[in-house]
Amino acid sequence: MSAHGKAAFPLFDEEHSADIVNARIGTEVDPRTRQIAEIVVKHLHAAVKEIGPTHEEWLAAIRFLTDTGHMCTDWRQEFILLSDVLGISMLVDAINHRRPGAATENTILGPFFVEGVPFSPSGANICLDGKGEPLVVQAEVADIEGNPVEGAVVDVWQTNDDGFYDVQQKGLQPDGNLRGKFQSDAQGRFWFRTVKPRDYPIPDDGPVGKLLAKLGRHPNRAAHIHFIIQAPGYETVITHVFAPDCPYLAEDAVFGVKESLIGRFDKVEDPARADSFGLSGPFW
Ligand code: MBD
Ligand code: FE
Repeated sequence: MSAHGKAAFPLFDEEHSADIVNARIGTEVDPRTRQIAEIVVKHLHAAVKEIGPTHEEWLAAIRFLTDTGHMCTDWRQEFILLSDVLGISMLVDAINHRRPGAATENTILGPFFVEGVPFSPSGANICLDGKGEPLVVQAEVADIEGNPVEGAVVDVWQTNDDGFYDVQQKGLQPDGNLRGKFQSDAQGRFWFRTVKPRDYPIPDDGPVGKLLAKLGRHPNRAAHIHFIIQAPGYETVITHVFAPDCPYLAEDAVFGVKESLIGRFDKVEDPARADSFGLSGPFW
């Protein structure tokens, strides 16, 4: 056996590392799969070359990704959150939802949507814990030309006034607190009662929270209400409405804020108007 001499076949070498890996891809591979694999390998190798990690640093990176994929509660691992805080979720959304002229743009879905919430009639109060400042939301679903869309199904969800979604506080909050599903009427309208959303930190007790802290970034999201609007024959809109007076509009931890999504929130003091919405005092 000898440890020198020149092999007559291509072996791994640092300079051509990405090309060598990509040359192994089979000939019958689906073209899109090939394209994606080649691009990812090319950029990963370039990043590693630029960084020049020590073994310890590379192991730390692998440990971070492993932790990110582990369940940190019974229902949550953090890969979506990682994508969110790195701006990848917003980038993928931007690539896929160019809808020039739309009154309401898309934004990020986030990790707290729950399927199968039952329908509520228009006007329902989705706040079941009685905390927070009352808010009446009046909405209209329209197509890109501004024509009303009847029968659109609209999911809404937000945190409670302590800054937690119901699923983050099972047993502490009423089940389904601050979630609703509504249907638009013949004018495309629906309304509901809730509480003013507040800014709150994204979960920061896991690996993504540690990453943000290491980067000197805060975990706060601008105050928002989530919406998914679906209607047969139309592209689904996943979006939020933001409270206009929130201090984190300009520095949302997941880059979700768009100008068109900053809502108009007017304070109403008139008792007669409160009464007409089934409320007993000032509301937004
Ligand atoms: C959220 O509430 C959210 O909406 C997103 C996008 C990410 C983390 C927490
Ligand atoms: Fe959210």
